[in-house]
Amino acid sequence: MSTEIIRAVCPHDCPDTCALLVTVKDGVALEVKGDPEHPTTAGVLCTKVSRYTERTYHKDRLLYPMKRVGNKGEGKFARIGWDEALDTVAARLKTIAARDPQAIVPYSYAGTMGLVQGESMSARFLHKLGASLLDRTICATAGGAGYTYTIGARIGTDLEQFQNAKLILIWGGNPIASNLHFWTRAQEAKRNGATLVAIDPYRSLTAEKCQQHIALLPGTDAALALGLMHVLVRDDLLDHDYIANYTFGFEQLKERVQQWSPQRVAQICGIAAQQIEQLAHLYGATAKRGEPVAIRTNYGLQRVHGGGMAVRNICCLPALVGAWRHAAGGIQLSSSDSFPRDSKALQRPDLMSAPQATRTINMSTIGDDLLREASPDFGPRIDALIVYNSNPVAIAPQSVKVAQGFAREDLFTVVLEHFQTDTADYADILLPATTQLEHVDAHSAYGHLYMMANNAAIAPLGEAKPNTEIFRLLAARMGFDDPCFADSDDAIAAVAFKRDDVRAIHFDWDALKQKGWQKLNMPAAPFAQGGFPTPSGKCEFFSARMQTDGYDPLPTYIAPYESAASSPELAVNYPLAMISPPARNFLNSSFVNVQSLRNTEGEPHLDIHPADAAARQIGADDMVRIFNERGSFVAKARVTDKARPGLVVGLSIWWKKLASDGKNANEVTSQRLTDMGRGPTFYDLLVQVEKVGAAA
Ligand SMILES: Nc1nc2c(c(=O)[nH]1)N[C@H]1C(S)=C(S)[C@@H](COP(=O)(O)OP(=O)(O)OC[C@H]3O[C@@H](n4cnc5c(=O)[nH]c(N)nc54)[C@H](O)[C@@H]3O)O[C@H]1N2
Ligand SMILES: Nc1nc2c(c(=O)[nH]1)N[C@H]1C(S)=C(S)[C@@H](COP(=O)(O)OP(=O)(O)OC[C@H]3O[C@@H](n4cnc5c(=O)[nH]c(N)nc54)[C@H](O)[C@@H]3O)O[C@H]1N2
Ligand code: SF4
Ligand SMILES: [Mo]
Repeated sequence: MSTEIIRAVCPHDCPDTCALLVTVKDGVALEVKGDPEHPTTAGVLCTKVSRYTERTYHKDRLLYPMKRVGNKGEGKFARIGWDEALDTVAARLKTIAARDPQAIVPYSYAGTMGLVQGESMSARFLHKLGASLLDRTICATAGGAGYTYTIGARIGTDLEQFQNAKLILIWGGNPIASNLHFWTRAQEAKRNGATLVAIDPYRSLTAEKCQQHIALLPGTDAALALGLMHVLVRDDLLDHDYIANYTFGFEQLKERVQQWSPQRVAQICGIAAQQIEQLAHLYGATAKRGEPVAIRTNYGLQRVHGGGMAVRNICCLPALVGAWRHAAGGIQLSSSDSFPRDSKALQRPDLMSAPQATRTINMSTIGDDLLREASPDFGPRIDALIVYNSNPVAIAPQSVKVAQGFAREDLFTVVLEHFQTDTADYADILLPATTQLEHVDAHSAYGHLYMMANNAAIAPLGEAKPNTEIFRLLAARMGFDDPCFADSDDAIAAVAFKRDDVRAIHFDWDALKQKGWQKLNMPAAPFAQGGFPTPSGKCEFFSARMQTDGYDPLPTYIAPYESAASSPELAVNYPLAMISPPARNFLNSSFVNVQSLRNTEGEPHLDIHPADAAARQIGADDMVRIFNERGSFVAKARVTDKARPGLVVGLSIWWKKLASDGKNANEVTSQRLTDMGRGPTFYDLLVQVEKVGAAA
């Protein structure tokens, strides 16, 4: 009998990328804990991942390859062997590729954030095959674009500094649910006398615990930022020295923000002008006193028409008040670009025979694209989908279309999964993948600055194989003989970061596997003396790149596609805005099938303001139908002023098949894209709500 502690990493799509210690006895993982020595994890995991062994050893884990024996979507499968499974897939892909390899499309996202089990062997395989590329826009590209135009790259305030800030704006994020280890730091700051302000249409778990909460209408953040800049300029709450040395376009910005009086902004945001005045003064005056002011902006505000511009505008604030002078000041959206990942070595784009001629499919419009015929514009019809690390039938917008597309009889679908998800139900061939405890991986993060190593803690369960191994075996069957297809997972991990980049000079895979984590070599205050990675080297209030790309080069406001103000005709029938941010105990659609976590979330709910509920004779716990022209789903009403008037909130993302009506919030979301980054607009929609059943 031997007990071992294995160093691992949480693979989930969460900014915290925790360092894990897995206790293994006789080949069985007994428990998963947070590494107490890792500075950001600090020994603490969220509830979900504390239950990791429950997920890993779940009775429903897929353990064998299977082929579909029922109708698409029905979920009826029969066990087959790996040889039959891989031969079938290779034969179908060969036939389709002989006509046009671009009819084959991958669909993957961040089920695992691992650099190895994410896009390495899979990408090599798809590149060699000549498959369509996938534009991975489903989450963060809108804000990423807005941030990059202004700051230059997704580099910002270090998570490990926030406890020293004196004011933190938590803007469009709910860290208690989705960024727990940031919340720990924010609370420490609060204990040290800092003020926390939540900017969120919903009184989230986080907003509830902040000293101030600004409940603006969804999709109006860009206007709020313009209003704040107006007051900062008008009342001279500026750092003139920082502006003169490290920013570009201040004179034009000054002129622009004059148009954005607090009164005008208040009207757009559905808040009081006084709130804008006060927040601007709090932010500007705290900075003027020489104290660090920080912004943690997140994803909530990006999932609307003007999501890119909103982030762009917010990014101008720290430079105006000189917040970047302090390590604990500035803004964090994502730490992604701090990592010198070697994506060329991992993914080998050089294997593509015609990179210029290869089309790209946007994952946010997969519903429409699966239903498209061949055309000169679009290219070939999609004949095959290879899905891994994602659950599109549950998570992609306008689900009715997505499900219709997946149901096409002439579509060949392969799904690599841990569980029989809503998407897996549509697979022709369903392949069992290993979990993080069963495979090796290297990780970067998007909320902290550590390179991380995941060791395999246990042997693969059943006949499960790592994604890498599945693509390796497929490559062999396709006759791909480039030596890179024989690389082991450790060999791939060893090239994950560019060692010749000063930030990763300490990267050594064997050493990282031993230690588990290594911080990047980065300055504590990245832009204290300017050095922004923009074309001008400055924080760009005026962006020539934006002008070239067809945008307003100065901060502006882009209204939602659907809102009472921007689409009054639609609002006659569908008067309520709806958002569907993450539920605390789920991770996107992962963990919804873990019983203990689902018990905590209960069933799909809809939070609705008492006034909106009363107008519809809806009482607490009544079953309601939420609908618009795209579709409908049912949920149990929670009558609560956590949702501001005019807004309903359905915490997500439920597995459709685990909801009473087999549907979820994406029935009503649209496939329209954000202003920048071609991202989805999950929180930009209007609905109507009606009672369908009284409380039990
Ligand atoms: N527990 C848990 N953690 C997660 C996830 C999960 O599903 N569950 N998902 C992970 C992933 S993939 C991501 S991208 C992140 C997402 O997590 P966050 O970055 O926190 O973003 P969201 O959950 O989209 O929204 C956060 C808050 O934004 C608010 N919001 C919605 N619309 C607007 C708006 O227009 N303006 C403003 N100011 N606020 C708005 C919502 O009400 C919500 O309270 O979390 C990650 N972490
Ligand atoms: N309505 C609404 N829709 C949303 C959002 C929202 O807020 N509201 N949020 C959006 C956002 S921010 C995001 S990021 C997306 C997330 O959407 P997805 O990236 O699809 O995330 P998950 O739903 O968690 O699905 C990931 C799947 O990958 C599988 N997986 C995990 N690890 C592995 C592995 O090693 N190998 C294989 N083969 N599979 C693995 C898991 O079992 C899981 O089923 O959803 C988006 N959809
Ligand atoms: S989901 Fe986030 S908070 Fe939870 S263990 Fe993983 S990285 Fe940490
Ligand atoms: Mo996301």
